[in-house]
Amino acid sequence: MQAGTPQATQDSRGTHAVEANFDGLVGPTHNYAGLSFGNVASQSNEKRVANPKQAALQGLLKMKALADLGYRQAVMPPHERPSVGLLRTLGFSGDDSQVIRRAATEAPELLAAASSASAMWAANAATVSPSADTADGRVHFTPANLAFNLHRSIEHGTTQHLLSALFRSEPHFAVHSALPGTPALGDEGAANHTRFCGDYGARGVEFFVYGRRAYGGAVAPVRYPARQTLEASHAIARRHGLGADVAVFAQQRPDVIDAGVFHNDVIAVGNQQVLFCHEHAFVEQALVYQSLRDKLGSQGTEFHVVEVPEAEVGVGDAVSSYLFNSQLLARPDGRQLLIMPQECMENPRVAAYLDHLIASGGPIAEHRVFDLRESMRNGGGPACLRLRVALNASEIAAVAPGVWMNNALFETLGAWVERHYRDRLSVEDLADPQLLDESRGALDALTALLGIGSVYAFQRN
Ligand code: SUG
Repeated sequence: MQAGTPQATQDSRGTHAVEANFDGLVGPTHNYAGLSFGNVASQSNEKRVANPKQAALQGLLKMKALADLGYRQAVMPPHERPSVGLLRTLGFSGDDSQVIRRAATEAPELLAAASSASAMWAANAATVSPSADTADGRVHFTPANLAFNLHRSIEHGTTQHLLSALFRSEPHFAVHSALPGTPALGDEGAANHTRFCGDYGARGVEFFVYGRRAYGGAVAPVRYPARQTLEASHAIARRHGLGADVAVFAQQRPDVIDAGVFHNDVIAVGNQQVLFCHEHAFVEQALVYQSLRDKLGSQGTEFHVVEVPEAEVGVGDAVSSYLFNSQLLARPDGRQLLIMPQECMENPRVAAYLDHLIASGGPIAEHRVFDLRESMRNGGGPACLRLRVALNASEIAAVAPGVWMNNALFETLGAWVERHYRDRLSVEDLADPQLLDESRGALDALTALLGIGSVYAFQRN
């Protein structure tokens, strides 16, 4: 640990905490099947040949870099893919190889849905409320039902198992089941949830952003789907025990969803007292700011907005560069570090804006750029790949110890990827039943490396 870095400690003010990032480790079936309607990158890269090995190594390099900077960093294991369970539910029978061959012949789109490595985008794994905000003083997790997309709707069961394995101490953690997977309760997890606070261990303000209301008359997008409903966000706030002083709800602008902003984290990111967002992010944006300012203010914390004007960076630039899908990380001096995808540097308007932003001396002090191209081509930037969990010292001690990133784990996982992953995977390759054996072999080895027990269905049969 470097001096002055955000290690959790007990101090005289009570319980101090830090933010830990749990990044999704890219699974061995990473591919481009164009499965996500409304996600421009996923649709435009359909049928491109993917490199799962490179994808996993790119993610590991980001994790290692953040751990080296002194941030608490952990890894979330991938899910078993292809999901033979889904294919059997859909009527394909025989032994596992026959199930895959039959699906490949009769319904390749269903095989693709069963094979997506989409669990890598851990920001969609769950919504997390830290213990300082909840009624019972535990950290609460609700796995997202991801009901809008078939390939993502099969994630929440395994997510719940994995979260329960990583956060297994019931006195500290409450892992809920997902909300019912129905359009009225569509939930996409932390991608539509931001927590503002002073110290991470102090009471915060949780900001829920929804795309539409299932009941009642809010305007909805017309071209692309609004995946998150207000009713789902309300339900999560209720089950996490968040008081009215803690929760703020806002609607995402329908026209920006129609421009490709399928999650709020494609147009806004916040951390501690800073919100970095586009001027067209929310319906009644000034009122949203006021509400956040008031609630944070009543907890003694001053709220700062860094708003990007359309005239400098258009919504289209935000969608193609993923400027707002950056991670905002607290620096020891109280200012923020922005972790961004290299695509930002390839867009001259975004690059110029960043120069001006850093030079302005505002709350964002610094930026660092990462090559996450393999994930980006499916619409997943730095912020999509991580689930944030604010933890105090006793909660950190209660997390499964083997998942924390350090030099040794980085080396171990790098060698594991080199050994088990292909460097080329096309949509046609998903028909190869051998991929299932390779994936299971990889995941079996991984659970042993991380010391998290038998979390996958194939290990329990
Ligand atoms: O849900 N892409 C994901 C990307 C998720 C990004 N996450 C956040 N913004 N937090 C999605 O649209 C594409 C998979 C494919 O096409 O094979 C996909 O699922």
